[in-house]
Amino acid sequence: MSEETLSNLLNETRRFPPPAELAATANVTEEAYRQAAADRLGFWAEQAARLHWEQPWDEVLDWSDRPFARWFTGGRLNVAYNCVDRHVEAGHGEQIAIHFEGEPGDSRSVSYAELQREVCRAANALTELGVVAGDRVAIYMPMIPETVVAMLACARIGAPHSVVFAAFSAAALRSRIDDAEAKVLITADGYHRRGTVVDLKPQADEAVDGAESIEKVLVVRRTGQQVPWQDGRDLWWHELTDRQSDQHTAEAFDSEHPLFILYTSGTTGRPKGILHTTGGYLTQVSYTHHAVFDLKPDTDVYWCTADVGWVTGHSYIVYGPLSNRATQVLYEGTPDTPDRGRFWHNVAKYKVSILYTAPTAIRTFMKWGGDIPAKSDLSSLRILGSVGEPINPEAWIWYREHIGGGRCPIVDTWWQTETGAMMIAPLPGVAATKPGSAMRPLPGISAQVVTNAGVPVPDGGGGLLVLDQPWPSMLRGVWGDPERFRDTYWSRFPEQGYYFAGDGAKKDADGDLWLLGRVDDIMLVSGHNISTTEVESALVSHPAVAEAAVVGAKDETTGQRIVSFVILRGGREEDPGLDAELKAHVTKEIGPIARPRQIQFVAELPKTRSGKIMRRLLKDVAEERSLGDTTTLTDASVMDLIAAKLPHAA
Ligand code: 6R9
Repeated sequence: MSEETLSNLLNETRRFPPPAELAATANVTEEAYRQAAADRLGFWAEQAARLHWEQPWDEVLDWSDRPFARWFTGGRLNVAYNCVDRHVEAGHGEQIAIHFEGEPGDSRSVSYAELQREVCRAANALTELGVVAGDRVAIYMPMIPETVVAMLACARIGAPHSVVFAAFSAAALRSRIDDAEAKVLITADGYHRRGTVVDLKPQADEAVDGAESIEKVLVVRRTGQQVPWQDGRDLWWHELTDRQSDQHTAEAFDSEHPLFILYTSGTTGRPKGILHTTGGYLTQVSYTHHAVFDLKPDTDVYWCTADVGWVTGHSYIVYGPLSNRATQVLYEGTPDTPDRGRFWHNVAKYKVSILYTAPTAIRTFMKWGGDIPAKSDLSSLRILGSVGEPINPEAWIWYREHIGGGRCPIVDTWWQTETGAMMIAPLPGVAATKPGSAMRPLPGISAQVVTNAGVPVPDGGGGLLVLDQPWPSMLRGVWGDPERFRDTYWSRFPEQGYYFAGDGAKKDADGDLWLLGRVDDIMLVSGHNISTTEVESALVSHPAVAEAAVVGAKDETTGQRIVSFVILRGGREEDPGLDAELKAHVTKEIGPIARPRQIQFVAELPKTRSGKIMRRLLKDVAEERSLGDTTTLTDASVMDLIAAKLPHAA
């Protein structure tokens, strides 16, 4: 970014106060902010006490070896016990933990008592295979209950897991297995996706072929398809677990015992293994899930649509919800199978009350049109969440109206794999929300927006988002690479000791935060910093547009010129006047400086497998370069279609 900070471009003035009933019964109120401001560590100690500790901690935070934090030092606890056993012991064994909905329509509900028995069997099975505390276990699995069981079984015996998204290639799995030196791989025969059976075992085989650390491969039977088999190495999950005892005594581990490694791709170099540990992580995922979703475990039905292979799945499918005794939906498939109403059929079938999804999904639903959700009974919903990218104000409004029936608060939650849990988000019973704003840091969390020199900007200003105080679920390092940890996150502001998140943000006149996307994506046009997010949001606020991606392409006169890629809403045709109309619309919404030089109408945008727009590739197209690394792209053919549309491309 240039020295000039981001100008305050958006003029969003709509406000949505919390429903009175929710405000009156909310799990967490304004008081939490006051309490945390007065005594931050005391506040976190109180949240940690929501969990069961086998041995209490000595010190809440040891920050003496910064940036390596230690939270709840000397404390001991077992994560699986906290997520499962204690609920059964408290008399809630019959409560459903997971309503599994398979894509073909098969379903299965697992109670907390059943989950406990399955986790115990799996923990005994892993122990029989020689897995001991500290050994790493790789998990390459679809969205089925056994994946949750496998993760909890690892946690129960203190074996850190490394979950690798099932749609990643054999090569991606292999590099993650090698980096963590995983001893066991847990996988499945295959899974159902978009109406077909997808194989998983052949990719798993290719990945482990010659991988020195792997001793055994455990295979869950999901589809029943034929799979290649290597005797001596491969074992059926059901054969091994069925003959185990369903009793297992959970051992408590040190608060700083590694819980899991999760790889983030990053733009350069090999993937980074983000390390999370036990006590602080569970404290913050549990507290934030309780506070931000206002979960009432006896009555709510919660559904997070993320894949368990991403951090959102780890923190808000497995550890947060289960530690709070949630009843949740776990869905295997895609939103358009067998038809585009599948999410809404699921909501109606299970009477989902809290839904957590991503802007990319919301914009897709907008593109498909509001008449699809209108066919389902969505009256059970009471809170809607968003995560993964900035949510454009118009997508926010669409979500509120078409999914939330105009009555459900939206919680836009900003956080990262590295932060482990939510950091900036409104509390649904407290905040008067603003479409497109994640509002303010949660109680006990501190964030600042600063200039390049690290000076906090005043209200109304914009700059770089930093975290200026340690938090319980912060990453404890990059697996095997302490230097990379310091360089990547702590070297931008060494004097101030800030954690630099890599995102741009602005503060409005009330001090509320608006996330502007990755700093690398911010454009510099004629000396002005313009965020791609704001131009995209202006485009999406036009009634013809469902989704937009904006990049800054090199330009001799202005430094960068704004190039935009636009997907139209269902039913809208690309007509000759629309190009000029959209340019004029952006000028009206933001100003002439933000007016796109070029607009391309496209059918799809390049996205990562977790649903984030890959602007880097669009920039390659706009600057007529050959494409950079496309391995994390969901569908590489999207780029050919886009390149073919640009006038200068061959
Ligand atoms: C949880 C997750 C982290 C990056 C983050 C930011 C973007 C996530 C956001 C958001 C604006 C939100 N991001 N949530 N931007 N508003 N509510 O997505 O983790 O995959 O590590 O990505 O995602 O750019 O830095 P991860």
